[in-house]
Amino acid sequence: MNTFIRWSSFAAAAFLLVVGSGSEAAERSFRLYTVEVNGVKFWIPSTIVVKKGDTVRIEAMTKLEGAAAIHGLSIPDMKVQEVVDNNVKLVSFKADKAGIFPISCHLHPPHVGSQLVVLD
Ligand SMILES: [Cu+2]
Repeated sequence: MNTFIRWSSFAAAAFLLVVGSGSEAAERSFRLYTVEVNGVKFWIPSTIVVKKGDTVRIEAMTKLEGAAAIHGLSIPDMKVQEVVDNNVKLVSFKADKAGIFPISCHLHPPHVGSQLVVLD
């Protein structure tokens, strides 16, 4: 029985180490596209999830044509504000606070809503 308890404790400690090592800050990359479905414009993926302390790299572009191709990528809580067209725009920032933060188009506020989820 004592051997079982010792091995169980060892296994539990090993599990915690694995979980602990997974909580380190990392670089997380995403590619966001503006699309339109039935007259509604939005970013795909519409929700991106990272951990607090991560460096977030977003490659953003729109898949729309002509004058409808230009939209803003704005995450005010992360001090991000860029104009995006059919060319890839690289945006990078550190997610330094946890929470759920809106991603919007600062050029046309009703357009392209999304959200950034930063886990603590
Ligand atoms: Cu827009």
